[in-house]
Amino acid sequence: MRTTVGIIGGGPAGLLLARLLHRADIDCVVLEARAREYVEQRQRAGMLEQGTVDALREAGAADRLTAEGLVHQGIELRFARERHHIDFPALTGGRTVTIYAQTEIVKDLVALQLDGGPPLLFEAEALAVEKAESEAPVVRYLHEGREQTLTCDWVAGCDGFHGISRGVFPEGSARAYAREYPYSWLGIMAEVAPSCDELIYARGERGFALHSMRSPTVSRLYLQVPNGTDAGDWPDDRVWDELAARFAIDADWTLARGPVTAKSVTAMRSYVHEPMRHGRLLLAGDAAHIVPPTGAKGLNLAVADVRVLARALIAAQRTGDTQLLDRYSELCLQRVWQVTRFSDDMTKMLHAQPDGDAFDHRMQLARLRRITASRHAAAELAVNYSGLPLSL
Ligand code: RFL
Ligand code: PHB
Repeated sequence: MRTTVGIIGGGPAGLLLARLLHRADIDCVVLEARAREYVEQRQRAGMLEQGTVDALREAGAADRLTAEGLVHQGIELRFARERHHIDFPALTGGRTVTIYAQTEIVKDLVALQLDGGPPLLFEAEALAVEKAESEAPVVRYLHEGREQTLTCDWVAGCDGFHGISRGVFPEGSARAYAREYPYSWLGIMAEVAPSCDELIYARGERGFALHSMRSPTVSRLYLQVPNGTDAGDWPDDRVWDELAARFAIDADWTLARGPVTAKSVTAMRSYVHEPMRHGRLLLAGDAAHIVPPTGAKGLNLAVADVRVLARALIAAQRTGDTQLLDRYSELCLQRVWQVTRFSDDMTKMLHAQPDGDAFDHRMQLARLRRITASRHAAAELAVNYSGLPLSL
């Protein structure tokens, strides 16, 4: 097979890139290792920046998002048994965020792609990228029981953190910057109406808790737990009791409980791979970087990469001008590091440090108080959370 852009990975990054290229009449093929059902059910992100919503609109993939997405005007911070609303539109000149599950974005993009879009092969696992430094890189992949090749002008490595694309960079040509955090998140999905209108980020002496949602009838909640925690040690009642304790405030408020339909533990890490391009292979999304989920940024960052990459590939194909492609890594990494900093700040401010002492605790409270007491500090959070402008 031959194509202009070979895309490895059918997650949000790969699917959105395919959609944007298709709309610009550029050939591409998406290779996705997993089955369609698996990709469409994988529970992950839920909070979309304004820029992510705009990008999905531009891609003509936002009909259901517009109808069903929940627009939020801010978030709530809880600490010291108090609640504080951070008003995004007032602090950012009108920006909002939207709750719409990653699973639904993937379903919408897959449906568009299968309905006359470019080829999308499920259960097609990329094994290697060869000749990345040449003008015709080749992806070797396994599909329907046999090894096949896809020859491309460009290869987009959108295969997530556990993909093969990063491994294509020769020894010494790239550097990884990484941080593991000393805690994980236990996440649950529950069939119960959310007990809030906006997301609650709670910092308590017992640790962090987050109340998010997927729809008016489905809640998504997270608890800070020690690394190595087994979800099996957390029966539903224990999860609800701990959540209720961490969200407790002096005002009248109760956490509604309901049937738990999913429960899992996720480790927290930051990871940045520099540069994001080697020859004609370009990385986008989790293939190049991971942030801890406290800032709700992973999916948004993947979409930001893809917006830059689509524009760069379209410019190169239409006019032969590779200036944007040549600056791809540099342009993306500016944002990546800002988002990594924001996610790291949010994480450290809100989680109980396992070996922290009373001083650390006071510092965290002082940071939170600064945000609720100063319009400048609150605006800094609101601007970063609702999404920095795309630097192009
Ligand atoms: P994905 O989604 O991992 O997709 C990569 C795809 O590549 C496939 N693949 C291969 N295909 C072919 N050949 C190979 N050799 C392959 N190897 C892998 C995989 O099967 C997969 O389909 O990466 P992508 O597209 O870069 O998207 C990134 C996002 O998924 C991720 O950043 C977010 O989910 C992170 N995240 C959140 N981001 C937000 O913006 N807002 C949030 O609220 C948010 N919450 C979260 C999150 C991630 C979480 N977890 C589980 C890590 C909450 C959690 C709990
Ligand atoms: C989610 O809804 O899954 C979610 C929301 C905000 C975060 C992380 C996860 O910071």
